[in-house]
Amino acid sequence: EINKPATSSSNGSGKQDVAADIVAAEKYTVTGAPAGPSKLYQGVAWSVHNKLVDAFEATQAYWKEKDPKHVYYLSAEFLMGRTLTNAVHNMGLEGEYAEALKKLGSSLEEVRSQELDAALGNGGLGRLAACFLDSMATLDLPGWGYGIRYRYGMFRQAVKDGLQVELPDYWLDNGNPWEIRRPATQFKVGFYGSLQDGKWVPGEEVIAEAYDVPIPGYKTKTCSNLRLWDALPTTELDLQAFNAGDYVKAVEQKRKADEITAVLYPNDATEEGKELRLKQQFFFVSASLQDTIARYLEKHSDLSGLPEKACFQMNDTHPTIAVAELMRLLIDVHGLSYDDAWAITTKTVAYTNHTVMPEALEKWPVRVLAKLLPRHMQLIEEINDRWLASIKDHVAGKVEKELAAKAAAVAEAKAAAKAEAQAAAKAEGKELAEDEEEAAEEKKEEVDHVAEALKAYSIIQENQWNKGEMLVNMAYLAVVGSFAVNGVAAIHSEIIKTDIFPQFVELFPERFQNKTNGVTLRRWLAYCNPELSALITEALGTDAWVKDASLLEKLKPFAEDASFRARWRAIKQQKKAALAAHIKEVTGYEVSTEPLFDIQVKRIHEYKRQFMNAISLIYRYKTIKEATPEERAKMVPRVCVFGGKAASAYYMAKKIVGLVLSISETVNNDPDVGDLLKVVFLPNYNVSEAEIIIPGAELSQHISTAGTEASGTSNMKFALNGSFIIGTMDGANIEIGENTGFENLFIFGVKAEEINRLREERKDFKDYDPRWTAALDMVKAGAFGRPDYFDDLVASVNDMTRGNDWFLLANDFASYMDAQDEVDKLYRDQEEWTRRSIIYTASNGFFSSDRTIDQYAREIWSVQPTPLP
Ligand code: 26Q
Repeated sequence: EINKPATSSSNGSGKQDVAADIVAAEKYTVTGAPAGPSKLYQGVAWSVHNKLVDAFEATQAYWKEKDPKHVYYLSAEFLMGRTLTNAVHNMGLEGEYAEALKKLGSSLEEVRSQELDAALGNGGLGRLAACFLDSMATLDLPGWGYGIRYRYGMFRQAVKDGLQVELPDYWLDNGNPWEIRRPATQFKVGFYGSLQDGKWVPGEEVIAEAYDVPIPGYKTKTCSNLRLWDALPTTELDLQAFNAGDYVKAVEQKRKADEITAVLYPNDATEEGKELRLKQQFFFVSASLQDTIARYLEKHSDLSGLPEKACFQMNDTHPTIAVAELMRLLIDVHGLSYDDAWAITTKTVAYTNHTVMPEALEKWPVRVLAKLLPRHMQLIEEINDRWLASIKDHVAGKVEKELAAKAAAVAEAKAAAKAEAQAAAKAEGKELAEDEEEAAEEKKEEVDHVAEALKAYSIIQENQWNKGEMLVNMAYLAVVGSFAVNGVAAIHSEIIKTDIFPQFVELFPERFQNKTNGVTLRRWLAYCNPELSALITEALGTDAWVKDASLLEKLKPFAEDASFRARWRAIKQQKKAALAAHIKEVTGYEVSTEPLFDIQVKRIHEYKRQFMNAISLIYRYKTIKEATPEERAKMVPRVCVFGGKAASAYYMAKKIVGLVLSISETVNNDPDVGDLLKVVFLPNYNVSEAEIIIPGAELSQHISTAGTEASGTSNMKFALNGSFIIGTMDGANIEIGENTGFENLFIFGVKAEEINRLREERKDFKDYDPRWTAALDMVKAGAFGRPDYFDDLVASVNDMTRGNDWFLLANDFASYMDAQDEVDKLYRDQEEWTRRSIIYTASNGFFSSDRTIDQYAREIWSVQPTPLP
């Protein structure tokens, strides 16, 4: 532990003097930092660090001794956000630190804002992993997260000339007080090379070095671990090359190692078939598996018991190379037979799917895999061959049944096969005997149809867009290699069964499960909204709801109490005011706190339909402009907030950001509009922004085309903070509706089952809502400037020869607008609005990630709570 400052001074009474501790720790901060909040933050952070390390060491030593089964959460992303507030509160130190900071003339609120977000993730998937770690520690479940210590996290988004620009996120600039470097924990990871006598001889090697991030549970001694890997060169300098004067070659190894952990791919949908991405995936997976096996072997002599001690949960397909790497380690390094290795692998690995969008499903070219990981490609081929052989009878039986139903087609195929066999025989100068003819017919029929049918099950498939190129379907490899496969919301878990993996469901239905996502109530209610939390605690007479979210249910009767509602409303106003101040600070726009605060924050995607929201606001603007004073007086004013990053190469998403910014500029500067409408784009949406935005929301938008959003998790955070939801029957919206009562949500749009039919029909879609046409016409006419710039965007939903409105915005627009009218209507009745806002918080304890993790632990991992005595 080279970066642990020794602090911990005592004030003589046996009680620690936290203020002295902070001041002592300040000395260890990055040199040259001037006195002030930033330096004070460093002091506080290092002081808390030491307390974390104590808890961490106690927990890990205890788990090592008890040797319970562990879960290892393998994830390319952990979107942690800030740590200070979370750590202080989870460990119950807020009183001590508040007092100490007061002595030092500051406060926790002041120093906390100095911390940079750890943004090692794109969005939902990465933040889910972070919430899961918090819940695993809180539930005392032995388990670690494993990932990559990217030096650059998710890019910082800025606005320049009305468009998004991307800036690097160098989050380690001031050091990182939340990690512990472990120079003694290193593993070699190889790449490239060749197979010599069946043995892999890598052509390039790097060292993976561990950094541990302690994860304190809430109100428990348990402190778990997130282990992130950094890459080092095997030799810092190639001395031979250096001495020969080739300086470039001498530092080549260092450069190659640096590259692996340099940057998070800032893309959360379209597949990036880049070799470096695969290198990152293999790098962290290999190091993590080697690490767990090494620790297992400290206690056990025989790897056959691994499934009783370890479970690897793969967060999407990103770590799926784990299936092949575990096989390689067991066979090549530890000498097991293929069959024994496969039995162990398929009892330890489990897979969570997070997307049904075809363009996001990872498929690696065999060529790329064979070059970077030749032994793994060979193993994947063997896995596939054995897999296909094992199901051949099943598939043949199925084919037989189908063929019987298609007798006519079979007869035709037979005739063709016979002709072919005859021709072949003729070419060889002989004639077929009758029985040979028949055999040829039978064989041809069976082989052709069965082989054709088997392709649907094959892990290795031909690229349908580029014939001749073979691809490894990582999701199929994950399904074949795992003992459990789960979706992340009820509807999503059904869709993956019917649309993505039906052929596998037919073979092993019991492998497929649902684990509806959740969020940690610590960060997403207790700490980001202390005012509301205090009121909840007062009403329930206990803060036990922070750990047992089902207790929120008991808030329901308070919804009927007018004085309670008044206090609830006052807190919402307070959080709206804080958000308004933030809007002023970062955008310069001044917004009133009286209007309805309407918010859509999430990654920018066509399927999430921010564009539909924007078009509705154009129509709202038009209505305001054309209204009489009497009509204006009846309107419900709104502040409409957008936030979210567009992947830098995502053409349409960039234009959507541009359109929102243009609307914002036009509307907010139009004196006719006043407080009736403000449109705000908040740049650089991230975890810390979300902690300000979500508590201030009254309405939040979750309006994806039905069947496209696997779950969504911000919907849960908004609901728990008493925000209404306007949304489609998609992802977790459905379960939020079931829990809250659908009468309390603003649901609109077509259902998932109708999407395929509508996509067929949309070519003839003529039934445009006049509001839709009017708003789009304004964009085309340049009402928001730059009409040419928005051409392709408008065409994507309006021109049936181009974008074809794949996400059915035009289809859903009328019902969306009607739902928005319902929102305005209800908002006029503030008593009823507040009553239902309370119902939202009271109804959604189900979406605590504690519940989700408890289900994973029982139904997939078989991991038991193991608290320190
Ligand atoms: C894949 C290949 C190459 C480069 C990048 C990627 C990549 C990276 C990130 C693909 C996907 C992601 C992230 C996906 C994601 O965040 N999915 C979301 O997961 C949430 C948690 O389950 C769900 O709530 C959301 O519905 C889902 O969109």
